[in-house]
Amino acid sequence: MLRKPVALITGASGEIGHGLITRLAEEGNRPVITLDLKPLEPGLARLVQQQFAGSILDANLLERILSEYEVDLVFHLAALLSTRSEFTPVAAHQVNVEGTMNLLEFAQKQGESHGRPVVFLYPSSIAAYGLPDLGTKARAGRVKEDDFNAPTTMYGCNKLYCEQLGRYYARHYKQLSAEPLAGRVDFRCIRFPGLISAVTVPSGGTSDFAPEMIHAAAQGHEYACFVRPDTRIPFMAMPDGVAALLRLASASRERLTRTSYNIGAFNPSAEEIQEIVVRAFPAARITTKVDVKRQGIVDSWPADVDDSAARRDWGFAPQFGLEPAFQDYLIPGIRERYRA
Ligand code: AKB
Repeated sequence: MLRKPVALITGASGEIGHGLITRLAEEGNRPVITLDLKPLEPGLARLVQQQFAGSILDANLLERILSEYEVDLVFHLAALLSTRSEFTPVAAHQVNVEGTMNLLEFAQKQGESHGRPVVFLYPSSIAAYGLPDLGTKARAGRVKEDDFNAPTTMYGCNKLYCEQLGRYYARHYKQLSAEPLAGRVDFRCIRFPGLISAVTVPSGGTSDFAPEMIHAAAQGHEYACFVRPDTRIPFMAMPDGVAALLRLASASRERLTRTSYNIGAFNPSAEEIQEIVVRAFPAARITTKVDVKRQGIVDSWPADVDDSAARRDWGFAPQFGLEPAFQDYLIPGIRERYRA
């Protein structure tokens, strides 16, 4: 039986998966298969060729996918986010590290079997950084990829280590690429800022205060923001995050000078986000109730990132700055969502 070339998305029912499946279906270049514990919602399920229900830790399930499909593109999105990982660090390590290792081995075997490198997209995070204190964070400004790589959370450690694992597999591929049949892993990683979507609400992250604030206001719910008003980290509108993954996936390998890239779009403080939200939803009731642990996490993340390598190497250029993200995407999209 001929295996069919497809893209595989793990953790597909999560926030990024939602936008990614839609974009891949619109492009129509390649059928998509998904692997997740949770089933896709029906509107998305219609857009994929097959859903595999299960865990990235299930070796038998990965073997089955390997035998049925020729996967030449992997978006490995499955992960436990930063706050959740602090409560369950052992589970986080299993899912985030062992799960990624399983997927890298899976890609390696896929590449060997069809004789071409598998393009492997990995979402890392600003959590890979660890700024030691607020003074250093203020002085550091826009951090470069190789600076402050001392994460304070389990999730950040997992992400940073998996970036290195990916780099290992990519180097392995490079060293062997002179062989005509060398099929290995073409690992490409984006360090995402906090992502804000108009259609989904995140869970288990620490950048969640921004999307939670907006979605709560749109529904007329009260919201107690869990970080100080002066807290500042980078954010991005979800369509720009998805577009970046697709752009990096199709970039020419020769132009890539690194395996992990920062990307950013805007970096408002929590107070600035609140002001925009209150302007859009004047009845919004937003207070502050600092959660010390979560505050400590975002304080260790950079206030902004230097994404010049992504702009230079693969043409990263976000469509939405702060005001357009809210006025043209988030506020109309969220209003529509809750009206519906
Ligand atoms: C989280 O808050 O854990 C994520 C992230 C910034 O990676 N949204």
